[in-house]
Amino acid sequence: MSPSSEVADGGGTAQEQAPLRVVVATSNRHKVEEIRAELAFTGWEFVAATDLGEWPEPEETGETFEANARIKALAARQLYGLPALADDSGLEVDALDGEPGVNSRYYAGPCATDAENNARLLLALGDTPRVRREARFRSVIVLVREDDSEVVAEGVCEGRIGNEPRGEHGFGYDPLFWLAATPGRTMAELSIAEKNAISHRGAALRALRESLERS
Ligand code: ITT
Repeated sequence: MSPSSEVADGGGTAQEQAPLRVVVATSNRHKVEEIRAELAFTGWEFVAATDLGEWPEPEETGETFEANARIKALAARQLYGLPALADDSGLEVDALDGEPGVNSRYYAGPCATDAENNARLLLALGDTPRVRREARFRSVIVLVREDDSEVVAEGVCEGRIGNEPRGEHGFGYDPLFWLAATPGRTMAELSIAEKNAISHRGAALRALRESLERS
């Protein structure tokens, strides 16, 4: 099934021509926007789980990004009966032995805000010199299709943790993340299109695209 085969049949009924609905198993609006932008080529309609009704966020008990992405995708697939896509992602800081990793969202506590997580990260790094502040974002995406088959894709984005937040866009650790690919800018200084072009999630979504085009 190619990405657009569900919508490419001419001459069918209106129902047959409706785009395939895919639920995005997230409560993070920024992720939905990034996913819609990068996967527009599919012609699919990406609906946030939170827009379909109650989205009781499943507990992310996995020890890896892939395990957690699968937990979220399968929960949404079961709840809504639609194909489901989930991203699990986070920041790995070399000087902190890969932390916060899968705990990125709750680094500063179970109700932590992005600002609190960023503050904890700066505290943890203290006066660690610039050359030892290397880090990467990692994203793993799991798509569970209509026939319950899975497509898994991964992407990384290399950079360095700064000493203070800079930039207004994005979310999470973006304002602290100085990009290796575009020196002198943080991830929070990029538009969605610019971010997708170099980000971990953009890379994972492009890998997903390649898998879909092969299948
Ligand atoms: P869902 O689980 O509902 O998808 P979430 O934000 O909780 O949304 P994760 O469990 O995957 O997502 O946690 C990812 C955390 O990692 C997120 O809260 C940020 O702190 C960080 N993170 C992931 N991608 C990021 C990005 O593109 N920019 C900045 N921080 C990011």
